[in-house]
Amino acid sequence: MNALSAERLAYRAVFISDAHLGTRGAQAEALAGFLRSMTTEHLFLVGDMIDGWRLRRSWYWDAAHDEVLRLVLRHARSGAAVTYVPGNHDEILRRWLGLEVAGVRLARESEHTTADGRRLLVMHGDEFDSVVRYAPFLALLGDWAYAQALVLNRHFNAARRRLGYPYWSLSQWLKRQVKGAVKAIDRFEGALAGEARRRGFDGVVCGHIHHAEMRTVDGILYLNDGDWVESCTALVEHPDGRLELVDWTLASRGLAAVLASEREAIPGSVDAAMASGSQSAADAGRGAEPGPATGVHDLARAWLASGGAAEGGAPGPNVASNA
Ligand SMILES: [Mn+2]
Repeated sequence: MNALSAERLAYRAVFISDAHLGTRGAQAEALAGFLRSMTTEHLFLVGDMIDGWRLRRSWYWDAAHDEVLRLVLRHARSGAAVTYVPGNHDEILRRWLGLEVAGVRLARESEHTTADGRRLLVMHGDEFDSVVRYAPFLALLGDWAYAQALVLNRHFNAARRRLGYPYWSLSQWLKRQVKGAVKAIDRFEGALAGEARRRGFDGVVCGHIHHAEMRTVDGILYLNDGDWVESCTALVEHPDGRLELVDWTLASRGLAAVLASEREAIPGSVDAAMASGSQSAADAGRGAEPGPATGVHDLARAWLASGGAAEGGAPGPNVASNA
């Protein structure tokens, strides 16, 4: 395996969301590294890429944030169909739905058909906040209440914004639910999968709750591409239609381990290579067996299989953040 290969991993589709650019929490350098490491035919930005709510108070922007935008535009110029589905933190962009700027198409929601013919609904997921939050009551009140909750959700956040309150964050709320978090995440997944089913899709791709996941919910494929704040995760489709969750933190560490073993004589060279943008971390995983889509990057699998734990404790192959 040649970790230094200049060749990039070629995906058919890449889904990323919740980068929250404009805040200090954004893992912009990592995201730039990932964007640099691959080519793709379809690039979906599934919401909350830019954190517009924070624009009024604290706004943080550095060269890495610029770099992410530059790389997205470069993908567009290179022929990738780039679709930006705004979320709740960048909903200011929802004013320009249908517009195409520099090859990036803005859409309220989108869809994608995989190489093996699965139709996926692509939406951010904030549409279901109130349903998730008030699910126990809604269950008592029935379908009518469910529909009302969806409407209320829009007005609730619009009102908060007018009053100058920050967006009510489902992902933050989930973290505070010590006992109820798993149940609430379950409700979110159920709500999204239910929407996909009602509309005749085979699956749904979303973000919003900062919790990467790939599973089947009542026969519907639920795919959450995670985030670039708490974890560094993306959903990718390989040319044959195989879907996979990429954990970039794990993949980057894998690259570091590979580089360290190949260049053990030159201390510091690994850091230098990483700083220069880990040209193609994912390529190192090319030789890995294309197993089932377990949600762990090929490279990470190969690395873990090789018993490599260069630094700290070996991270478990657990993509989902403990939101
Ligand atoms: Mn969101």
